Amino acid sequence: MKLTESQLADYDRDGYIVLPSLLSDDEVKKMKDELRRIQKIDTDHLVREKNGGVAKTIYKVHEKASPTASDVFHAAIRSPRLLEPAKQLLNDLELYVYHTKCNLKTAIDGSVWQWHQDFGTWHLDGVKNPDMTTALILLDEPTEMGGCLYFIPGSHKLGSLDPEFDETTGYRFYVVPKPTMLEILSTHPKAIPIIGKPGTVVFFDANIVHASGHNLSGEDRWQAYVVYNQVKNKPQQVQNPRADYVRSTNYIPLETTTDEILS
Ligand SMILES: O=C(O)CCC(=O)C(=O)O
Repeated sequence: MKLTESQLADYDRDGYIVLPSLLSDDEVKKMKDELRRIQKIDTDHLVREKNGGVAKTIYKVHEKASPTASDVFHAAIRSPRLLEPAKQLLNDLELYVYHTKCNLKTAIDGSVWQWHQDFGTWHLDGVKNPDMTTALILLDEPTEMGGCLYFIPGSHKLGSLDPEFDETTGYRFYVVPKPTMLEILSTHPKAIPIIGKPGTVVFFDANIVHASGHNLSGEDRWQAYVVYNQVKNKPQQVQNPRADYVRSTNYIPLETTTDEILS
């Protein structure tokens, strides 16, 4: 699958593009079935709600050598529908997956992700350039009440902002500091809720400023993230690197395979 010139221009201007119905209902169903199976596995590749509760984040579903391996995700990340647009957006034929992460934001409990740029963390992982793109796969239909993601259009053009480590929420990670964030909110277009039917795929830039709220609704909000990096942009050595399931060390360039992702 190839993106059009107009889609490439939208991505460059806004920092993201939305591709409705990229995956079929059957493909989405299979992915969700797989995540339900993996949720029960006892491994450090998934993060549970407090006190050993339900798994809320699952990593590394795309690699065969992983306790959380899944054939359908292994096939999807190499399929022309995901890999070809990623190659176009990064203008590079040699890509690998930095990580896959499935965020299973549960009804009532699923909590806030503060405003951040993903590259804030990845830069500290040793990655030099923000030449990375993420394919977000909507597995449910996210809603504003259900804690959908929000993007600030054009905020990727700000480049990499100095992040600060935030421990005030259930997700402890690098966020955009509040004074900077207030300035961004007052000078940029309104944040856009990322909502759409299951099977929608949204590609977004590593520097786009984004966040999501608490899931106040009665519906779970499941979505999967596939982060593509250029092989030539693989992380440099850092002290105490994060685990392989968040900062992959498999730099073998991905080969595009068949578009058939259900085996
Ligand atoms: O899934 C979400 O609600 C937010 C996740 C996110 O922003 C991230 O993983 O960087």
